[in-house]
Amino acid sequence: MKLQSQLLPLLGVTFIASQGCAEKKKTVQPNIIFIMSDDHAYQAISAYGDRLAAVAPTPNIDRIAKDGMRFDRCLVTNSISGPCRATILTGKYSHMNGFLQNEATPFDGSQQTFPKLLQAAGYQTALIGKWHLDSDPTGFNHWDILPAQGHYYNPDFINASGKYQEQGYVTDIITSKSLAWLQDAAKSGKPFMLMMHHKAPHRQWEPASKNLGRFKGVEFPLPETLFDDYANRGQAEKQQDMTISKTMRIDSDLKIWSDTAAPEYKRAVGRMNPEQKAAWDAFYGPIREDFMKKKLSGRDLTLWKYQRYMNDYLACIQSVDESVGKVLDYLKESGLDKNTIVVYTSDQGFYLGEHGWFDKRFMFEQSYRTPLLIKWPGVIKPGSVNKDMVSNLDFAETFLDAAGLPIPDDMQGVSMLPVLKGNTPADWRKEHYYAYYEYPGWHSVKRHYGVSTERYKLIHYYYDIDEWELYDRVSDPLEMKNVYNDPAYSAVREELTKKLDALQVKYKDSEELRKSFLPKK
Ligand code: SGN
Ligand code: CA
Repeated sequence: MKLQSQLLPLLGVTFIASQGCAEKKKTVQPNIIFIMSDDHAYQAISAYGDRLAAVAPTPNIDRIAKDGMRFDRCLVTNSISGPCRATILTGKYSHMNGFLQNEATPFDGSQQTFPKLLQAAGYQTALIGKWHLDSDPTGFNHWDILPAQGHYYNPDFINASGKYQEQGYVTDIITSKSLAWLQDAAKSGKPFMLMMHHKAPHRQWEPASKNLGRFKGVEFPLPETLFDDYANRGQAEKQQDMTISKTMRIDSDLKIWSDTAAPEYKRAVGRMNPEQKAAWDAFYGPIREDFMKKKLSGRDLTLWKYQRYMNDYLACIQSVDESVGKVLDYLKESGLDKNTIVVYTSDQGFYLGEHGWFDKRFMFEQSYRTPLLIKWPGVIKPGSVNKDMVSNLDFAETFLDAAGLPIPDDMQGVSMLPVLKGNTPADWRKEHYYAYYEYPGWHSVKRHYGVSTERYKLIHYYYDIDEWELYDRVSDPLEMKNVYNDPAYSAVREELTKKLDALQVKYKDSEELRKSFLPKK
């Protein structure tokens, strides 16, 4: 093993090993560590150089970009937790893997997934952290998951033996569980694949005690579209329920409660031990006092909410960044780094005030795009940046390919292996298909599907409305103007409609299928 990992960077993934007298060609299968957080916007990873990079750096996550590749357009198939997780496992769109929306029908764990295929090929597999697919995980030698969304403080976990409670902060616990499993897996001499899934920075953005005051006094730069009024767009944008101004709650989201008898205060501190609660009260108490005195309203209140939101959201990310640092340090110290692929991503992107929003679901860039950073010594050129349209649909295929295993015909994505090697094939996808179903539901984002090219985006909102939108990201990078009915775009519109039809045929989606998924009235 040791020899293999030393030779690997020089020889790539294939080398000749002599075993006894017989010389045979053997592929060194890389280990895979797939780190996925929840709702981590690319705007909040400093390697992406967005507006928050200078004030809230993520030095450890950035190490993956520095040693590997940063993907600038990784698009999700359906911007919501469970469906993204199901797509990643199966390499299939929601309408094919059956998991269309959160908390509706449990994931069918009897179907083909990439962890199962790796496991069958001799990999040791594990999943630790958020799962959110409502059925027990399958295809893992070891799993230890948060029930549903999980808790930040002293969280419950479920493993094959049942449910139990851990003490501490969720991100730290997931990290130590993962490191413990990695150490065991490394001893076995078999390749391993770990899915390490953080809960953070999911709503309600509860930072670890030590990070509570991390950004005190920092003035976070505003997104240009914080006060978007949704002019020039349709009913879907106007009727959503995910604005910082109206939807974001002062109490549960921003930790300002009327008094300590308030149910939202009890919910927040209910699981904490006295020390954790004392740190919490000491931090939020004075913020509450100050807020009460200010008596803010209108624009000023929205600005205040945005700053508070960023304080807590980014403080949660600090723990995630620390976690990534610990994993990278362990890999380096153990020498495992040489033959280990490390991926950092999020289940989907997130709005940090763009369009006045938080949450996700829409096909606009901030939630349609998810961060993706991958390092693989000897294969990926350090510090590279990729702008191709890749997708979470491709992850399963990529991991199988990296392990030298065949990719099943019914998987719908494409292996990114050549892309990782810096040789994007000429026929790499030029358009990407998207479909979102969770409506009626949280945040009232209407059902829609669409196609995106490098420049344009065509979206159809259906079910209770029938509206089409077209965006030109070159003339309108902030996606503020629907040009679907602009005669200057009629040729583009026609071309994109054809592309959309073709993608629906390619991926076996249809109006009939979508109708079958509608809620029964
Ligand atoms: C919870 C959140 C929503 C969020 C969904 C889905 N509400 O319901 O704001 O959109 O999860 O998130 S909360 O008040 O309970 O925090 S997902 O990332 O799991 O898809
Ligand atoms: Ca999520």
